[in-house]
Amino acid sequence: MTLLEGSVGVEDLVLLEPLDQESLIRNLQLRYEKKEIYTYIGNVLVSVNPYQQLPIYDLEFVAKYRDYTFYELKPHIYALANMAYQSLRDQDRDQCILITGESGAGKTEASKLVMSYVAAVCGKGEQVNSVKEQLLQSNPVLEAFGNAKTIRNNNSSRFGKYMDIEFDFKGSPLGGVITNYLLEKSRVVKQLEGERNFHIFYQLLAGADAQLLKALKLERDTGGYAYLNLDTSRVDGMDDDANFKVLQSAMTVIGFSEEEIRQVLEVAALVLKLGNVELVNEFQANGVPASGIRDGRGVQEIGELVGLNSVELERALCSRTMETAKEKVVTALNVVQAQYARDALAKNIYSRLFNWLVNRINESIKVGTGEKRKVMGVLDIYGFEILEDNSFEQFVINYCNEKLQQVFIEMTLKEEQEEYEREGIPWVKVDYFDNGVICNLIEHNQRGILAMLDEECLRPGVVSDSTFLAKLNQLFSKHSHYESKVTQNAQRQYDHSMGLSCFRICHYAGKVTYNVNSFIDKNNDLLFRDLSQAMWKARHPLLRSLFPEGDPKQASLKRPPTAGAQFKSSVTTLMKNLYSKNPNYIRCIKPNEHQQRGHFSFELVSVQARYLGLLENVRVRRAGYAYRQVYGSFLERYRLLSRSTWPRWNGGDREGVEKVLGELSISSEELAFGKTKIFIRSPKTLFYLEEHRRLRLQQLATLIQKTYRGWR
Ligand code: AOV
Ligand code: MG
Repeated sequence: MTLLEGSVGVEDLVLLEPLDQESLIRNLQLRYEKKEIYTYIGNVLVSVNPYQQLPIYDLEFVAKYRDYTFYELKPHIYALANMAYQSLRDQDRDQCILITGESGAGKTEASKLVMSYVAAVCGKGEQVNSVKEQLLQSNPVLEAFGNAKTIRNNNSSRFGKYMDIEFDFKGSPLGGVITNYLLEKSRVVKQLEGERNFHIFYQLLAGADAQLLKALKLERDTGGYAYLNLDTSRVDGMDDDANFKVLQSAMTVIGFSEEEIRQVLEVAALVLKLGNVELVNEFQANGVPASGIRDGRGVQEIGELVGLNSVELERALCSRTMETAKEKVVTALNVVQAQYARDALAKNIYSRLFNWLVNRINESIKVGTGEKRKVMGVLDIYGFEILEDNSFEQFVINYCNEKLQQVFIEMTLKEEQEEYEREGIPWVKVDYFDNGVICNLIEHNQRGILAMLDEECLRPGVVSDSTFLAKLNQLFSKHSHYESKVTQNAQRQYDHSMGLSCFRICHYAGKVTYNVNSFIDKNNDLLFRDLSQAMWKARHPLLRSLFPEGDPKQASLKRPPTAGAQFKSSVTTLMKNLYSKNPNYIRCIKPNEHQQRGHFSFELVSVQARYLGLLENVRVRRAGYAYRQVYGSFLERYRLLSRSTWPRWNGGDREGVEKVLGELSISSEELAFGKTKIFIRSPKTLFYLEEHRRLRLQQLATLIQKTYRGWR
């Protein structure tokens, strides 16, 4: 079993000849057409979404990949998972699996495959199995509440997820911690044409039996809900009814009590019912516009569902109390403001419910303190998004992807080059695009776009999305990665695709035009106090617990951090966490825009390959060496191969390594001797060494047996 035996195209792009963008894509295409969806670039895995179930993930495959090292079998996600797991178990190195690619490229599926592989090979026993089950069952729960059908992906993750799986010193799983990032909560109240709300709503309506529906005061027909798009209630190939059963059983496995499950569903039902609360124009006696509720029945039912006084709910939706030091002033909201308040409430309830679910799962899977553990982190974040109309959500999603690209660049390309330089090994510089400048544009503490947004949100006086944009235009007029109508006009560029209320960032993955409309609002993410107080008064324990700030005794009215600031700080923590681990990369590619099997669009893949920097990655790898090890460790492993260094060696480590490799007559082109490490160019040389070592060990074992027998 060698690297090239029976392979379609090349299995490792490092071996590609000639090396250019065209042949790289052709190679992926050739392999894809033969259902070979995985290809390596050294130890990076490139995965092209097959959009069909391939027979390559069963237990037979698990067993095969578990017994071989990375390059010995065909490229596979199991090989990568195996390498990460073994390195964690045997070399005590914390790992992280970084999965990137655009929406629909296969990140979430990849993360599940990694998890199921690791679950299949790690530890045994009742206790361990129950931990594994809980970890795996977190997926259907989070997908039900956090995924939705979008135009690009029928099962699109609308939140970012990072999961640390923790192991004991033997490599058996102990538990884990899930961190979630910014749920796209605007989806709760509105979806683009052809898209759906979060899966849970459809699952609930399709899967709940008549009794449960009645208890939740819901009708089965999805057409009856204002928060659900009329045209897309079904998704091809997705069985909402069956998935509801899967969800319930997953929650039970994780340890949710029946009561907890009921309460979660009640809160979901509440959100749906809030959407149906219709607000109408009313006028106060003095003619000032106010609002009211058209039909009291809906609010009445909500009141019954979660133990709320319906009059109070109506008051909270239709008016606002301003508190000053001296007095309380109640103002009526007009119908637009009241609708806004209703939608803000629905979004808040839902996103807080989601956070609660993540915390609740974490409670079940958390590991007691004190135990020393090894960690494997799996990151599955929403992919880079360029929509027709891009808003605050796309801005933060793309910021996160920009940061991940930075990690990738820094950890692979830069580290690699710097290591050669450090080791004094001749090195042909490979130019690569460093996206630090774009990250800075967004996140710089005082002068970044996020900082400007916060400044605008906190500034007293009249602030609006357009004052925010004006500020950006002023500050970044000369920035090479920033454009707007104003900066374009100044340079006499007339681009009709750019609206007046937009700015554009030239991201590593392409240019994205953001509309500033509601940036301020979404960043502020404030909920009128009347609403949180009303929710806190509910007799429903779960709902009430989601709004602790509604407790009037909570004197502190400290402003919570803005959405942008929270996101930035969680991204910073994430990056720190990733930098502390050994990275393993999966680069996912979407072969076509139609979620169709067997169709490979050369152009679409080219664009992705370009921004994923695949060619640069190959160049660095090629210019470089596939394997490196400090002299001491290398000598320890292979010194039994030479008579000069075995059984005893009194010289220096480097000389010892020179002796061993010299005797094996490995071509000098294959090797480079650095200051502290030996570098080996191709994986094949490493196989060769390993094979020699295996034979020699056998030989030594026989020898020892013979000697031992002789003694008896
Ligand atoms: P994403 O996570 O990268 O998009 P998914 O992992 O959800 O993409 O993949 C999208 C769809 O492609 C899945 O629902 C599967 O139907 C199919 N698919 C992906 N990988 C495989 C595979 N290895 N085998 C079979 N089918 C696959 V997003 O969350 O939208 O950024 O936000
Ligand atoms: Mg996903």
